[in-house]
Amino acid sequence: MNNNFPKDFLWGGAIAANQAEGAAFEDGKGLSISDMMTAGSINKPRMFTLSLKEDTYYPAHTAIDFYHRYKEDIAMFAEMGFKIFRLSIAWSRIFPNGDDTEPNEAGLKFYENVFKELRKYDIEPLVTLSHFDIPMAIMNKYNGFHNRKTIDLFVRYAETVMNRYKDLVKYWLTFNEINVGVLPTGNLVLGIKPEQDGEVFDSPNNPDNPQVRFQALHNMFVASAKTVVLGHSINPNFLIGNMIAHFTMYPLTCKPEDILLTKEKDLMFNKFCGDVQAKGFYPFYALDYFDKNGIQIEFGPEDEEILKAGTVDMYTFSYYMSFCVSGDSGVEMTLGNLLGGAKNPYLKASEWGWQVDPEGLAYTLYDLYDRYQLPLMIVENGLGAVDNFNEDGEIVDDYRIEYLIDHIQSMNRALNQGVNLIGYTMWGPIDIISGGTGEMKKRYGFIYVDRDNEGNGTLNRIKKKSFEWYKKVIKSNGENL
Ligand code: BGP
Repeated sequence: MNNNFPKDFLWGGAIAANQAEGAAFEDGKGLSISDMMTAGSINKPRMFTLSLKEDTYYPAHTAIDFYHRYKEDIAMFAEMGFKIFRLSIAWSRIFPNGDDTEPNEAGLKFYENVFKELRKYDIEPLVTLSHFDIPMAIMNKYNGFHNRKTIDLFVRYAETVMNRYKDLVKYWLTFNEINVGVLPTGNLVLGIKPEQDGEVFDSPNNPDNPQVRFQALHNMFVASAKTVVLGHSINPNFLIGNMIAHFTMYPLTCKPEDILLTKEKDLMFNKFCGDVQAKGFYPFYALDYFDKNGIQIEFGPEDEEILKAGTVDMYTFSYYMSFCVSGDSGVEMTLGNLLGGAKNPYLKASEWGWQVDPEGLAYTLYDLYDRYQLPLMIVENGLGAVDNFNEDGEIVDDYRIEYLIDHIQSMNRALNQGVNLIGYTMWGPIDIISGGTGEMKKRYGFIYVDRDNEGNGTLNRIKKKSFEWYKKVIKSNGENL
């Protein structure tokens, strides 16, 4: 197939503050929810602690030390030819206590330096305002987004950084994977305080209260929409998007029951949040879901207008895998990114059990573009794998290259059909700690970081084989895979 990537296609990579920066206690930073997460593994979920425990290892506290090494890292991204780099601002660096009267200048200065460094190489920053790291103070004092006060705190934070960086940053995302809030495990992302006071608890077992969760999610929608309106008033050239964790779903069989169930699950998990943020109102199926589950969302007097006024300029999402849906509870299951499903017999899975489905990416792009008619950006995609050095001291990560080639070809196919895909930021271009497990050995990068699961290592950066490969891809604008 011909190369269909437009000339100005935004090739790049993506990280998040809490998985890369470290320096958790430096320059006035406050604690965030992600600072309270312990390390886990594929079989053991990360734990969340309400107060720091001395004998416990918290991977986010040091991460890969991007906070001190960003110059070196950005120079390597520039060498690969990045056009865009997605990163997040840690809210707790800017407002350590959530409701401080003045922002923390040291935090503001850090990101200013990072954005200037990116600009030096003509790399566009793509900034996520909140990537799974609500300040702990906001959880403790306000119960996160369950309280409408948090809407104001978030908008004030957004206003502060958008004003400060209005000439440095054009692309913004409000909340990372906002639809995680639909899941019972989403309580943490919404900043809702667990009921087991003071104790370490297993986040997936956090008591499920859909009434509380969906109200918090509503408040998050309002905060996001207000930020879109505000951002456009600060700089009309801003492009502001949402961010959805897309779990592509297929019916396991052609039984009508499986097909219908897939449709219903797809609407509530994949489409609900995007519909509110891109269309500006609650879709019929969500209202029906609330009705059937006894959920009542309290709207503020202006919420309806705010949601309508604050629709996003672009639709962005993460794509790692797909799974199947079945009405039969006896079918074989597979693990997944935050959510798993029935195993697809035609797909292979990564070492962490995530099914690899490049065709599913084109399928998803058609589906999303057809629904929203907005510019699309894939802001996370990649393969988490264990990397080993060979006898020559090199990492020959052909498995990663193969994964990415297949997904890029799928993007090309969708572009060929007329989908308006404007960019691709693969996840973790430099190894970072895993969001799901906190492990370091689950690596996505073109650049290896010498650090292990316990936080030991020199933190030296080493190019993998895929480094030169991605450089070639960007240079040829997707032609030379
Ligand atoms: C997404 C998150 C990222 C990142 C990614 C990969 O859900 O937005 O923060 O963690 O998944 O997941 P993991 O790091 O668990 O492999």
